[in-house]
Amino acid sequence: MLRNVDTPLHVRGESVFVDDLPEPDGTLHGAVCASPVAHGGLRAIHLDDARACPGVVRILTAADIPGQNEIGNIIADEPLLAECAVHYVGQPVALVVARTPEAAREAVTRVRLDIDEQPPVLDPRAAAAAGHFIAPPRRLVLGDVDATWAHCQTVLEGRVDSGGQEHLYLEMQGAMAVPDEKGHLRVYSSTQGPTAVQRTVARVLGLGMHAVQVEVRRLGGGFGGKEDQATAWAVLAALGACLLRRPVKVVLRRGEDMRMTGKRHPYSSDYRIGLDGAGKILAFEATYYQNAGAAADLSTAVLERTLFHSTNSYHIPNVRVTGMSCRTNLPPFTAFRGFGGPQGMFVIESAIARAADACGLPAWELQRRNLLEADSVFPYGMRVYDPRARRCFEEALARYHWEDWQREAAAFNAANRRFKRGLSAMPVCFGISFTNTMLNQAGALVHVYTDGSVGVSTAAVEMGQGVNTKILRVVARTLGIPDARVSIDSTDTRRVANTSPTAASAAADLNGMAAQLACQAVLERLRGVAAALLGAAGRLAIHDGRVQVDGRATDLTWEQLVAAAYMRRTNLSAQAYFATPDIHYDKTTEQGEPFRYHVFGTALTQVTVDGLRGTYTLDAVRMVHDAGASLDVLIDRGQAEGALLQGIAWVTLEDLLFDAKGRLMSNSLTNYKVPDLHFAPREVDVAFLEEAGNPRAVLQSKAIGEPPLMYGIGTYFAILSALRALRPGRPGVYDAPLTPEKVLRFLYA
Ligand code: MTE
Ligand code: LUZ
Ligand code: MOS
Repeated sequence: MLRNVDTPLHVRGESVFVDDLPEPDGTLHGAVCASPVAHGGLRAIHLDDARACPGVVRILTAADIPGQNEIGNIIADEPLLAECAVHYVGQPVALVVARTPEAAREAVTRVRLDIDEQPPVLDPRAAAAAGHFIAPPRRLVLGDVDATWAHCQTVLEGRVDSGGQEHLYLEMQGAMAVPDEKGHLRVYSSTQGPTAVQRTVARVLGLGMHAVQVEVRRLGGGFGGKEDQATAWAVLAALGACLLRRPVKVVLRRGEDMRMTGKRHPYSSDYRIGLDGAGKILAFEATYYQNAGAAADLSTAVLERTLFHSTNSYHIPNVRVTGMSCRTNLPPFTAFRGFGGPQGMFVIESAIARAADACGLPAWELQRRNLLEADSVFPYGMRVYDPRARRCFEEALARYHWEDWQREAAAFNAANRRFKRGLSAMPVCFGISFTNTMLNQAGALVHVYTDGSVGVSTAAVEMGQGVNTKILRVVARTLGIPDARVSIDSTDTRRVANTSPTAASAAADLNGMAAQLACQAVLERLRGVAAALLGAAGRLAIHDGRVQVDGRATDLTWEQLVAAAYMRRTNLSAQAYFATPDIHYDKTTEQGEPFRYHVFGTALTQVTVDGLRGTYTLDAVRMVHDAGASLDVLIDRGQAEGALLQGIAWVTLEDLLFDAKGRLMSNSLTNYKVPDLHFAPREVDVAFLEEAGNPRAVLQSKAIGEPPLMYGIGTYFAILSALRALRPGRPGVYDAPLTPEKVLRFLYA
């Protein structure tokens, strides 16, 4: 079995990350001087003391920027370095360039900023009340909610809050920029979006994009945190390298990274849900106040996905959902695995939990009665293609003997006063494709060398998710050669240009397809050569490194064929391009078909809460997940487990806290709790849906990077259900994360 091709290097500690790259002679180091204040006018920057520090070479501010001081990607609202105002604590104001990282950091402490401090706005509802928006509100409408409320037997309203989340990738943000004799730059960046870095470096330095080469070997994790927010550090390094004509490296430390970079968007939302007497949801209405932070970053795209996933796996005939991206004085919040989907799903699941209570039904029964059907239409106008929501849900209940769980939990709860069990089911439906249709394109460059070995470049960035292994497998299978003959090369804007970020779970889909097309182009030429060599008229194929005619192996090996093709002057390289077909979306009507397909699944969760201490243990999470025809079962299992734990931690442990002045209080791993092995569920079962091929993606597979994160939401409701068993009749709490502190408050306040 093929293992993850990165694993041997990782376990031997030989994988190279940005900070491990050999530093060319004369490399300088940058440290970022950031605003200590959340909001204010920047009157002056006093640099004399810092300049006098030993080892300091130069200190760069906005005034030194040769091109545009602008790094905003979707909306141009974000300066690289602050000019006359600061908008959040941690906003970069200056870059100290020195001979060592230590000297640069020492000098940063000597920079004096003269800031006219103003009160910050931190809360999205307050920002909305003051009219501080990133963009106009968005609204999706299906059916007629207003006309429906009167026909509902049960109508409930409520408020739901969910917190942010620190990405905590193991490798910090960073980049190294090396200038060449033409003044062009080679940038090594820990980014999910090499082209975004290239474009922004070019814009800020006033260069053509052809003067900027960005190369990425791998990331020590990204999780969305490096989709957009790797850019600033790469551009700062490039700015230093360009002005000083020396290599410059900027690598953040953990504390800097936590303070200066954005995280998952906190949301505060209001909803109204209406049901008939049979527990069918007739209408759902919601307003999402997204805390966008101080600049747009990807917030509008994240909000769009919240709206698209506002009804999760459910068929709801009347829907009106409104999203507002609210500008506050916090670091710009950004992409994080799930990309707004989790926030939207947490709201509908909260509404369902309350509705179930009101209807006197268990939540899982209410969920089950409302799952998507073959004729369901989403509020964005798209019909569900091959809905598998019910298949996954029913299979999870049957496979894991849900009735036994319920019986045992009821018996346990009847027999125990201090400890109570809680159960939940969590169905997930996640759309695959960038919601911004334009981004759904990818490229590949395949070289077959004369010895038959194959080098592959694509736009995909390896960040632990195994995309290199998946693309390698696609290439080896398409060419019909052993895996060992294929190497996946680094991601480089000179080999594959104009790329989309590795994001939206779509990297293997998009780049795998481009790589397959490139291989097919080379294969077509090789077949012509083989036909001539063998004088064969039958159907030619390559299998296990050997040419076959009509399914029968010949003596001609792949290596011989490639060598012969070269002798006959055959092009052994191919560049290919793939754009997802048939997707479209019209933002003026809010209708279209933004996703190529959906991923489905259901997770069942059991927890035990200690009613005395407020702590909980996660007994088991068992899921049935639709991975299509998995490209690699081991990698996909790892993705499902990792995403699950990240989702669980978002709704339970990870408590992102800012003080009243907008300063991050949870700014280290001693005060920001992340999950460890002891916290993880005692048992995690991942069963992939069987006979679940998917003609809409490469080799019948389905994307998996993000969807399983949302199974974690089930843990919130399992804990809540245990709490309701401890304190019957007490209203629920819908404010994630449900930390042990919050559990205690629920029990004893
Ligand atoms: N897995 C690991 N180990 N590290 C990561 O940074 N990022 C996730 C997911 N899985 C991530 C990961 C996110 S946010 C996305 S969008 C997908 O991987 C991107 O990769 P894919 O498109 O190849 O699935
Ligand atoms: N990034 C993006 C994403 O730019 N658009 C998306 O739709 C998306 N979805 C999930 C994760 N990242
Ligand atoms: Mo993932 S949030 O699309 O990088």
